Amino acid sequence: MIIKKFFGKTEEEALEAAKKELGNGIVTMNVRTVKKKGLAGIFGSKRVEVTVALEEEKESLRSPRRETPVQAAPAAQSAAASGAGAAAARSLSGLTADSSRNIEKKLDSLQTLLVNRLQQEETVKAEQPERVQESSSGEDAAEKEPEKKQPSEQEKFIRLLYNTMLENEVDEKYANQIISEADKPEKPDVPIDFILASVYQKMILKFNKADGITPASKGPKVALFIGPTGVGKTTTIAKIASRYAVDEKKKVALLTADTYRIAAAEQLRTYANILEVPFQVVYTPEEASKAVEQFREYDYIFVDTAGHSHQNEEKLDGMKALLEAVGQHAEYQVFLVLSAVTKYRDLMKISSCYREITDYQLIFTKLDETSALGNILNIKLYTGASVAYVTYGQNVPDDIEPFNPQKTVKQLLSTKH
Ligand SMILES: Nc1nc2c(ncn2[C@@H]2O[C@H](COP(=O)(O)OP(=O)(O)OP(=O)(O)O)[C@@H](O)[C@H]2O)c(=O)[nH]1
Ligand SMILES: [Mg+2]
Repeated sequence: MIIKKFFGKTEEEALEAAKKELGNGIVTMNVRTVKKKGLAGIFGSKRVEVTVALEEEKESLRSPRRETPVQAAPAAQSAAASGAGAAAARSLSGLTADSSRNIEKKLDSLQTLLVNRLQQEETVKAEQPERVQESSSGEDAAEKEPEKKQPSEQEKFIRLLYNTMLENEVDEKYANQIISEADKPEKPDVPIDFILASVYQKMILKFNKADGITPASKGPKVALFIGPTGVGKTTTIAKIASRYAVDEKKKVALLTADTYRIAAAEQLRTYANILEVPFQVVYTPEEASKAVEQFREYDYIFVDTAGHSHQNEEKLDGMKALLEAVGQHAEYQVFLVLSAVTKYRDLMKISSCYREITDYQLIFTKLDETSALGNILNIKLYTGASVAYVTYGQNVPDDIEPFNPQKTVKQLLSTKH
């Protein structure tokens, strides 16, 4: 794995530079805004630093060539032992000095947390072998003792990462997959920050970047929000519509196809009034189609739909008809809104049912109501759909952000204690 920093005036510019040098296979590990050094910094000039990782060919990691940093291990080890510097020692792990410093900084607090926990677990375990010896009878125990192979520090650390994922409710299948795909150290003295960086990178790779709502190539872009009852579809539309109408000054219209409850339409109408954007209730797919036509000069049309049980086939058919009608006049994207609090098993059923009628991107709501975010990864991997937004509270328009894989992966590798 190569980890390297690139700079630019914007994130896109820095990523462009990274792609130029390393190709399209890069994964963004971290993005931050930094002040320029010297006078330029004083005058407020800022630039964006993007840390990217690139997976190297497996063969080159497992059986490194002479000129790779891993091959330089013995020399680096002795250099470190003789106090020649941590940078040389770190080249053991295949990270360059520059990149390792960077990744350490980014994951520092996370690693400290994990290491503390590792030490705590060891203290508890240290008492256990005595108890085992006390209870086991003489010869048998003595015979078995030499067979026991103590796990290395690295193995213990990998175990800890795995257990932390499970604690955060990552499905065992996916946790295993991530651990088995991550580069395992072949030398006992590989620093654990290499293991952490490798698992972290694998997890970010699993969350490929979502596009969110993109402008249409021609005419308005219609964004439809579907999902079970009460997950936060209407509230989420209000949050997103506010971003586009107020912050980006785009022409936005709101439609609701939720005609089952009067209060539901009124809820969105209220938000439309506050945002001073047009609002319409559409009772049939034909009306939806006409409304899209009517707002053809607009940039974005957000469509709210009725929440209902995903097992209600009749309503799912109605949804399909609505999508087809909208698609006649405009480009559209569908967002399946799911609550992060819903049980994994139910999320699987819901996402499968909606998959039968359309492709979608995911929005997870109510992150503020759970500390275990494993379901975001589980459902992302189960559906193959990308995650566009997460919401974390009832405040409109503040409690929403575009999905940030780096932040979520750090949370998935953090303990709740
Ligand atoms: N804690 C929390 N509550 C949220 C969030 N998003 C929405 N809610 C609340 O969840 C409740 C339901 O939100 P709605 O937006 O009406 O949900 P809906 O999916 O449109 O519901 P139906 O139209 O009945 O299917 C409201 O009380 C919202 O304030 C969130 O991110 N966190
Ligand atoms: Mg609603």
